[in-house]
Amino acid sequence: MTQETTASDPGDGSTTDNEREMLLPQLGVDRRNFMKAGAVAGLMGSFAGCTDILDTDNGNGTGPIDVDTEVPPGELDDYYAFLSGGHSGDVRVYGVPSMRQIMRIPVFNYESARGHGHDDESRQMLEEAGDYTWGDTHHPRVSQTDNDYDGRWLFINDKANGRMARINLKYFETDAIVDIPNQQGTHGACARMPDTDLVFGVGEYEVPIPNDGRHLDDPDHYESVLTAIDPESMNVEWQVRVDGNLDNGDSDKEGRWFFATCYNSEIGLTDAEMTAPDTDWLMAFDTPQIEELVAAGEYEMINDVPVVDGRQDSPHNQSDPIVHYIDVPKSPHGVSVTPDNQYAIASGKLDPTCSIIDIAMLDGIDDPNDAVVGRPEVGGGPLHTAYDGRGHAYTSLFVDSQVAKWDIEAAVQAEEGSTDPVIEKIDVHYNPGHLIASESYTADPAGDWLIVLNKLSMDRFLPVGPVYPENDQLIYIGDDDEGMQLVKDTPAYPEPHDATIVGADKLDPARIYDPDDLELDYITPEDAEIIREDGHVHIKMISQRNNFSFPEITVQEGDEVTITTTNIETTEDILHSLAIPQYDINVKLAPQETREVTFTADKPGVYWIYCAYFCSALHLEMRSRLLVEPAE
Ligand code: RUQ
Ligand code: CUA
Repeated sequence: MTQETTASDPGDGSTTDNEREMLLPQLGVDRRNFMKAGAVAGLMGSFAGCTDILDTDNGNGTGPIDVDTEVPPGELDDYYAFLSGGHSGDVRVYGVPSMRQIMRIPVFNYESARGHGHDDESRQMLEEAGDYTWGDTHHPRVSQTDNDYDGRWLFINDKANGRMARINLKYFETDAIVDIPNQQGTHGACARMPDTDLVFGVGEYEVPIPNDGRHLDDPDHYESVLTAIDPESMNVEWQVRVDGNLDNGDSDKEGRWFFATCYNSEIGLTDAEMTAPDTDWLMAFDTPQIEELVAAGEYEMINDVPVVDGRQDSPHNQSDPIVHYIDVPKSPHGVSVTPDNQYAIASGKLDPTCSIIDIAMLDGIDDPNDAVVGRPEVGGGPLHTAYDGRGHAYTSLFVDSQVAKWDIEAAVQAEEGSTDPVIEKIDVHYNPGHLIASESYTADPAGDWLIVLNKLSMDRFLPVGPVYPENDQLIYIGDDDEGMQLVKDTPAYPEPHDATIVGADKLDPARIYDPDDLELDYITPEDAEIIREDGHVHIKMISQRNNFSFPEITVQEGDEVTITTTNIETTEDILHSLAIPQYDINVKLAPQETREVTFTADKPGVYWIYCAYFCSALHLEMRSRLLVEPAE
């Protein structure tokens, strides 16, 4: 069935056309400019109050669902989904299809239940990476080998402070954070494929480079950079400076091209200026050529990073350019590469089309605009596109509150602006940002589930005051005859931006720590001791059900105290913690884990060191006294 590109009401009276119109300012445009920009066809329908165009009878989540999403008690999900936590600064782990939240992984945030930022090592990591208390995670990407998930790492950006973090998927914990020089607002994040030999941080906010007070009010000197990071060392290897800004990014599957959208080619300073031109760019970075320039010393060293000139008038962009600037309407947002590596598809955001770039054509091309081989009209406010591996693209439509399913090859064959390639649309609730299909970033997507990350939830959950959850909706896409079927609403704490769905069999997390993987030496019961020298007290101890090594520890006011603790349990799921009231300390200790915490004993008195994980029937009795003797 082919649908007309019209917006539709959810059918439950929840989003009126008026409300939808009110959402336009969120896109940074007024309605008039938006329509002038060529979105008329896509949007008129919504303003005209058109009714439900859906063929699927459960478009508003109330009709019959014949998809089995039940994961009964005691059974496990088929997939992990990793969702960014947005300005909560963490990453959440869901099971799919149950959409149960299984775990959270603190990254840029301080988090007490996992002790993140509370023991010396993780605190030092956060301090050395800029010493901020928060981050803004957007794009979680799992490392791949041969274009398939290898279960080693997950990389996640910090849009707020220009950082990239690595999560070790053996332990589901953050093990490295790099504070990226010359880049403000690391937005897009993606690894080079097929083997994750580089991780790219995409710089959104244009600033003078270096940003040290020069050129304060001279936007002609504002620039953005693409950053390449070594995934093993987490060193920043090189950067490319470009004209305009950079937004989202994706890699091809053969280690050549990296694609990034630009929505502010004009370096506008206000929303009106940023949205003025009818086109901005999709940039295609020729990464092996850039590496050759770095190896040949063709760069400027800025803040200890080799920066290659990728601006349009750079000598490296005259023939065989290192950066192709491809015109795309209008303020484009998402870009993603199809699983077969044939196309990069960029979403128009303020234009109702997606632009399809034929990747093979870029090699040696004179005018990169010739590589645009299709531009279907998919609907209002297209943001991101995911794939099922059967030749279909699924594009989130922010303004229309829908997902459009369309045929990629039909779009290449069709006239520019044709709505014919659109197969089907489904209402989502409401205003979707990212959407992600199972294993969509690999060469072989599973093609069964689609998670749509809706920015607004409005009437979908019990009200909880003026701060609303987001709504992560699960859609079944495994049956092309039945069409897309909405099967689940999931409230999400503010506010996930993107996700990666990985087959459960691709990961092999540890059940307990391997002491050899940790920095600190394992402490046995026999090793327990208290070492005192010159105002420093080092306590080495163990924790086990139901005590710490010492029933009491006496120190002097003003002593610097270091406590190193090993949880010597070998039984999975038996955690302890080392919590010290009024000293702001809570170090979590999973089985076989050793952690250390250092503090100054500056408050005389009695403090009950206790265990905050409920570990046994005698959990409450698992405590020791810290006696801080007053200085005279
Ligand atoms: S962005 S809602 Cu941070 Cu990936 Cu598009
Ligand atoms: Cu150990 Cu509670």
